Amino acid sequence: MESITLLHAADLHLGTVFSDLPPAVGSQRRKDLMQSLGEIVELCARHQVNLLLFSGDLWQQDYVTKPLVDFVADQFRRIPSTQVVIAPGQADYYWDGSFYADYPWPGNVHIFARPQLTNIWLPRLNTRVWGACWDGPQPPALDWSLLEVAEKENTVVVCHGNPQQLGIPDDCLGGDNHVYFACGGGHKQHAYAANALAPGSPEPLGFDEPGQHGVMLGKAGFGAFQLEFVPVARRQYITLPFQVAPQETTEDQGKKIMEMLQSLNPDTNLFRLLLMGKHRPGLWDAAELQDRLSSVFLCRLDDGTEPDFDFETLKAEHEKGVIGSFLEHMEQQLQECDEQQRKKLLRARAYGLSALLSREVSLW
Ligand SMILES: [Mn+2]
Repeated sequence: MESITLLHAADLHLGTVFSDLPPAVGSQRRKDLMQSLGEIVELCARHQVNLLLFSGDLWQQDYVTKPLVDFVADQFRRIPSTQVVIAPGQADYYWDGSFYADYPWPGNVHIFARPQLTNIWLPRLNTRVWGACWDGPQPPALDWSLLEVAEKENTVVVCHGNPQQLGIPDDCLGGDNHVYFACGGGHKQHAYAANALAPGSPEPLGFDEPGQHGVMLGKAGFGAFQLEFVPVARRQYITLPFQVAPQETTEDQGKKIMEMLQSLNPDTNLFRLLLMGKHRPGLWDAAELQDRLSSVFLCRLDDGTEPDFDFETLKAEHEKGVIGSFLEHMEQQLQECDEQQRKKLLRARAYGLSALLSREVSLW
């Protein structure tokens, strides 16, 4: 049996609107997703990939446009000797009138159009690709007794979802089964079994998708599948803690942060900094610190700092006044509260105190 080279990708989510990012960054990220598809196609050309599998969520249904689909088709046209097999998933499910159903796809592109197990026979590759599409937001209910594995063929299954969601029988999973299950849906690269992998999203889509992202690439033949993870993502999402000290100026803090990010490609990657510690009341300005980080591609500050009030001195100074009795009252509540309330009360004490001291509330 001739061996074939296959590339397995999933969860690209082309067209996604990054609503949690500033518009300019979001629009760059959408371009990044397109560039990642370009990179995947480039990998196919460079490694003479015979079979490119997409197990779902190639694009985002709500935001996909004709020009974007034209772009996708043009990319696949660049690799005419690669057979492209797409199993529409949850974000890009198949319906009559969808771009999957109603579009002049190039001849090397094959799309699963039914929520039942069917197969596509690729004679030149001696490979039978089984698969199904999602036709709505729920996974298709598949009858796995239909799956046939011929000894002298490569057998591949491509479907969006994990083995549990798809009800893949346990006895199908395992190294000597001679079937490769190209799963999708989990945005982190994952091996459900030796022969059932999800490549993850080629380009991470949020801070909940840290680390490297890419596709699976490798050889199939003689009933065996050997795929390796190949990074494709242009950028990474990185979350880091940062300790704020009350005596530091925002200039010092800005410099410290830039030093910390220096080796992490600050002009490319997206950062979230969890600010902790105490800040100087009245002098803390997270927006000013943000301005000092403008050379970073994206740096989000999650301000969890607290003002550095000297409660004992304030209480003594204002013993007979409103401030004194406010602090006394808050302290009593803090002693009686549970852990959940505690955070809110600490913040309320700080807001109340800055209002009473300055006659204005600065929301940090
Ligand atoms: Mn997805």
